[in-house]
Amino acid sequence: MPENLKYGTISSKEAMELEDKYGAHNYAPLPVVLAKGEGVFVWDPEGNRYYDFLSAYSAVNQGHCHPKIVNALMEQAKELTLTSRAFFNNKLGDFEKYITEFFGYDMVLMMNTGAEGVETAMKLARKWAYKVKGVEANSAIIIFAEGNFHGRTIGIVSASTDPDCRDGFGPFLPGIEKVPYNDPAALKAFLEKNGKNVAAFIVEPIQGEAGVNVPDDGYLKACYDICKEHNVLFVADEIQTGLARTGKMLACDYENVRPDMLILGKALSGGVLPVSAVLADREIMLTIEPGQHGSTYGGFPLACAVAKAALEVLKEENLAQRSFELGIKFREDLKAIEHPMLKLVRGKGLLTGIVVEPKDGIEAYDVCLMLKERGLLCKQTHRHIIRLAPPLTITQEQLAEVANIIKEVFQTL
Ligand code: IF1
Repeated sequence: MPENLKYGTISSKEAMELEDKYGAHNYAPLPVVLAKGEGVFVWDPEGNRYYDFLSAYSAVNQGHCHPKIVNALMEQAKELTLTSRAFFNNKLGDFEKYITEFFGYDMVLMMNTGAEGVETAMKLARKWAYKVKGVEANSAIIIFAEGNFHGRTIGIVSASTDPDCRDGFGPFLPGIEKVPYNDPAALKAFLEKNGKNVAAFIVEPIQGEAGVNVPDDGYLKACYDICKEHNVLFVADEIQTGLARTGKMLACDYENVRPDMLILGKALSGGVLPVSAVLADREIMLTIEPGQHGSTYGGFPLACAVAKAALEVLKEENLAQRSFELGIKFREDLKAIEHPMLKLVRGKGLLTGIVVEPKDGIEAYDVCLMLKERGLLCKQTHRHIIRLAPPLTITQEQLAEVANIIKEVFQTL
């Protein structure tokens, strides 16, 4: 074992070479290897410490290896991990009661990844359209917003407008339409023309991949009202924005909108297991009958135990309020940085995007590399936006330290 290693038996260099040689090249990671995580920090095998300002794309809102969540995992793992849904298990019903009461819905359908959650909502929307709304067979339309990111399945990338997500993966799913984001009038115009065949409008309250794209105040409410006028389901993908990330338990809470279907994932397990969920009332949920949808792991006992602990942590540690307050202060600090390449700071709660004006060949990716050298991990989106999303357990002092690191890096540019 190389003697300079603090964690594990494989050096950063070896780990990168192994992934490059044996793993598909579907990612181009920042050149940093992580071997340990605790709270807001992660460490590489050599023992260098970093602030994690990606939080696994907001899956680790509760902080890395949260003791309560890890303990729930370990205790349940000793009892029962997976049963399939061919049988009942003693964890699922209890968790279903907990999560539906937590968010105020009649029922929940548990899946694993976020993409499966979105696919589930699409299937429910179609079933509802045929069985309840009365749309003619095979004619249901689902509307998405341009610039969206909802996952990687063929169904979902059919709704994408991003060439990287789509190109080379056709033919695409029919029955999908796109309207511009942050443009309720466009949704209204579409529904006035074709509303009778529309099952649902699926939208992110803030577009993450598009660059922490915060819509105008009132956008969600306006879309919700337009959907109601046309008997169309308003579906919120809160996989990234939900669970306290944006300063409320749900980003839709800012506008007092209660989506007809709510999709959750990522931080629903605090980064411990893939757990996703679709919440809805009986009229929608019961359109899917036994045998018509599911997944081997969906709602498995281990996931239920972990997700319950993960939701409890959000409440017990008051993470939505923390995220709300700390986010305001953090963005003030960032906005105070004066530099011609720092164009704009935007976000809500502890989801922040910095818009960078590329100069002399220096782009957002290069800034992320420089931040990494100073112990701060974050990820660019597109060529000009840096996304900052720390665990919500971070302290104000730590945020101030990070704002200072960012300031110093800009000063060297
Ligand atoms: C990747 C982005 C974040 C999501 C929303 C569904 C899913 C995601 C709103 C699917 C997933 C991830 C996946 C990740 C990149 C990433 C991402 F940059 F692409 F937009 F978080 F910001 N709905 N988002 O954000 O969930 O199936 O992955 O569990 O590498 O693809 P999943």
